[in-house]
This record gives sequence, C-alpha cells and structure tokens, in this order.
Amino acid sequence: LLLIVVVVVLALTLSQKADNLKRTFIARCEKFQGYDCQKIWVAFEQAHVGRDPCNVPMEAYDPLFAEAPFKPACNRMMFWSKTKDVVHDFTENRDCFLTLEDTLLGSVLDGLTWCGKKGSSETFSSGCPGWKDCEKNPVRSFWNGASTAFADVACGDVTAMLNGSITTPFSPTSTFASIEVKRFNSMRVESLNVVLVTRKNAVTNCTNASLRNLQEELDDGIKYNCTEVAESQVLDCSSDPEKPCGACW
Ligand code: N1C
Repeated sequence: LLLIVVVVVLALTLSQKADNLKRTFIARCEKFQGYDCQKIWVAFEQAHVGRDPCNVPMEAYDPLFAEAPFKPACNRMMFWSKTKDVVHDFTENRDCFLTLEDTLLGSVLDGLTWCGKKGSSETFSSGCPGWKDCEKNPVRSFWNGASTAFADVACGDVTAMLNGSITTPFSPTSTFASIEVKRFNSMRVESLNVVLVTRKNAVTNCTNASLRNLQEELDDGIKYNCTEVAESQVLDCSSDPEKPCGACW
C-alpha cells in the first residue's frame, strides 16, 4: 500500500510540474498587453509535443515566433554573453536597453526547461535533455531560433555586454558568437558597442584576442567600439534612474 501511495504521489508531482510550466507561461505572458496568451501557448506546444526531445529543429518554433514577433528597437538593443545577472539587473531597473528577455517570448521562457515525448501529447518539465546532451533539444532550439530572430531585427547602434573577468569574453561556442553576431546586417546595423564589464581582478581588456575575432566577424560597414566599464559603475547606473542612459559609460 505504501508503495502505491508513493507511486501515486510521485506521478502527481511529476504531472503537476508540467501544469506549473503552463501556469508560469500564461502568467508571465499576461504581463504583456494585446496578445492572445492561450494561442501563444498552443503555438509553443506544437513545437515540441509528441516529438523526440533530441530532434526538435529551430524551425519548429517559427509558428511561435510568427505569433509573437520580435519588434526592432533601434539603438536600444542589448546583447550579452556570460553577463546574464548584471545585464538584467540593469535592464530591469532602467529603460535604456532591451534584451531578448525583455520581449514577450524571451521573458516567458527565461529559466524554464521543457520537452515532449514521442507518442505523448504532454509537455514535461523534468527528465528533459540538458543544453549539451544533444544539439536539437527543445530549449536550445528555442534560444537559437529566438536569438536568430532577435539579431535579425537589430538596427542602429547595438550594444553587447561581455564579461571582462574571463579570458575569452567572445567565446566561439556562445550564442552571441555562433548566432547573433553573424546575423547583424550592415544595411540595418550602424555600430556594435561592446561594454566589457570588469571587476577589480579583471583578466581582460579591450585588446583581448577574442575581441579581435569579434571585429573580424562583423559585416563590413558595421563600426566597432569597445569600452571597459567597472561592474560597480553598471550597478550604480541601474539604481540611479536620474542618470541619463548616455552617461552610464
Ligand atoms: O550563449 P550566450 O551567453 O552568448 O547567449 C546570450 C545571447 C544573448 O545576447 C541573448 O540574446 O543569446 C541570447 N540568449 C538569451 O537571451 C538567453 N536567455 C537565457 C541566449 N541564451 C539565453 N538563456 C540561457 O542562457 C540559455 O539557456 C543558455 O544556456 C544560457 C546562455 O548564456 P551565455 O553562455 O552566458
């Protein structure tokens, strides 16, 4: 009897997790005005439900991206790599810049894990492949597709916050390097402005070798700038709404 109870409780908690995912999805979605969140959920589901969780291509999310498109915000678009916490601390407090996580789909799925299973019509939120377990897992394909679409609409002066505390701030395996930079189009993008976030024990500056690779990757015609900025200065600017965005660094 005890075994049956344990099994039932376990089954309930597992299935509840997927319900939680839907609740989180809808609740986060409803913070945005003018969208049909049920319809967006259905478009999200169709990308992974019933599929082998290691065989979800990026294109599976095209109907989802069509339902809630990424709108260009010229001169305000912010990209990042290995600086997730500081960049979002900044964008949450100030309206200067917009990251992918500030868009509907980016904010709805940030930090979540999901997958389907062959022969099942459910969404699971545990027992899913990790980022590196297989290339075409649903989470990775979503971020690859979303990063592609977000970088495709980049325009004007674009900013990227990179991490000055690591030896390779522009890492070839990052989403920023492998996808976003390659999508910046000189017809739309005027310049790329790197904000290299440093700490007291900074190991990197703007002369870093990986940043030379970044400049070479850029489409001809896109201007490049790099500024070393102390993390404390970024955080100060986050907490000082009076300070004009242009005076942050
Ligand atoms: O691989 P990264 O950084 O270079 O990816 C960051 C880059 C940003 O400019 C975003 O536009 O790619 C986009 N992006 C996200 O917005 C995002 N939100 C959450 C990429 N990945 C994102 N995640 C998760 O962070 C994702 O699950 C993956 O595992 C990390 C990648 O972070 P990174 O290596 O610091």
